[in-house]
Amino acid sequence: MSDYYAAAIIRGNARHVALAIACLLLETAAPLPSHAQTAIGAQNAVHPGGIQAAHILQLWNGTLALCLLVFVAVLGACLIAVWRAPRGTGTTEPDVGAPGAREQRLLRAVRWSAIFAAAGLISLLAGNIFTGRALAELPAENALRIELHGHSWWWEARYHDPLTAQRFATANELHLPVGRAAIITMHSDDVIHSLWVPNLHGKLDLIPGRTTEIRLRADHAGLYRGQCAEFCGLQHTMMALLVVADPPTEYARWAERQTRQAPQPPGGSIVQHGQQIFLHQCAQCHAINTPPAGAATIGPDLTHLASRQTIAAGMLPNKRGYLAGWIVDAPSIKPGVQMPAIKLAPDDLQALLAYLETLL
Ligand code: HEC
Ligand SMILES: [Cu+2]
Repeated sequence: MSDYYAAAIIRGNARHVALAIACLLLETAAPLPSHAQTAIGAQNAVHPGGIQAAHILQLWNGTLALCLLVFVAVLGACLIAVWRAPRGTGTTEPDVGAPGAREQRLLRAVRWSAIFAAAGLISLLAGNIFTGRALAELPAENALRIELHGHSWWWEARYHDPLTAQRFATANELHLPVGRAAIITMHSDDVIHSLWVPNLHGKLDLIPGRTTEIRLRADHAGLYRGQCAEFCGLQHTMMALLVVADPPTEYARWAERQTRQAPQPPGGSIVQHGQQIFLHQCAQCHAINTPPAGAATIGPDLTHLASRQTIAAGMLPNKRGYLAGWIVDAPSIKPGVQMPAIKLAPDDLQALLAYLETLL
């Protein structure tokens, strides 16, 4: 499964894109193969997992139906015109007579078509406005608040729950309680990124120097894949965000765990040696919420790294082997990344991995 996982993300992208386009075109609403769904989460705009995406799907369905009607009508009219056009030879005299009853009929048909086209465009505009209103009207009392920062090329999330006063930071994986709205305020610290979780909402940009806000609600538990949708540099395609929609009790358990301090390793243990390696090699970029590690924000917060399903913004499964490869040579896995290759003696690497695995 894990091999499929890595392969699906790295090589399977084009296939999933093709599948999504085929689904949109055919309106078959065919789900991704089930193994793909469990591996990386669904990424499918015609399978809404929440009310906002459902509104957008409605608009899409209306637009598709109208465009299909126009397409068939135009093509039909062209075929009829070709079929019924008067035939002539090189010696046929040009028809220069006054328009007869037939031409009058055709003129009326053209006028009606123009009116129909204008009415169609106006109804699309109206559909757009109503959808925009419906999206803005999501009830948001007691909403969960999440501050999302886009970085090249990963997502930093800061949770603030007004109901429980919980605050914590995580990266590249959002958990949302099913049935409760989330207000996500978004910032970018470098270039323009764009958040797009097709099963939950449309796209919204993260713009340097500005704050944007998106409101969404997951109504069905599931694993939804989000993707940066604005070209933001070399690893733009490797900037995924996993959204886990949990039933409320499960979410509460997850959130409570995220607020905990990372455990202090027992003195003299290999794990403590790993912590020392972390403090020397990694702490200048990565935060862990137990002293003496600091709150660096150049890289993702690693306080609960072991609880996440993927590393490097959805690129690799969070397994010991992949983690080791990442630490030793991140730039060859994700060229351009702002994490250097780190030379470690084998024993030090094993100790570091053992320490990272305690960060649940
Ligand atoms: C110069 C800063 C820097 C140093 C030093 C550094 N990292 Fe990173 N690290 C980053 C950045 C930036 C990312 C995000 C890369 C991305 O996904 O595009 C990252 C990502 C990671 C991730 C993936 C996290 C996730 O949730 O996706 C892990 C794990 C990680 N680093 C571990 C380490 C370890 C262990 C060390 C020390 C041996 C280390 N890093 C040293 C900058 C650094
Ligand atoms: Cu991006």
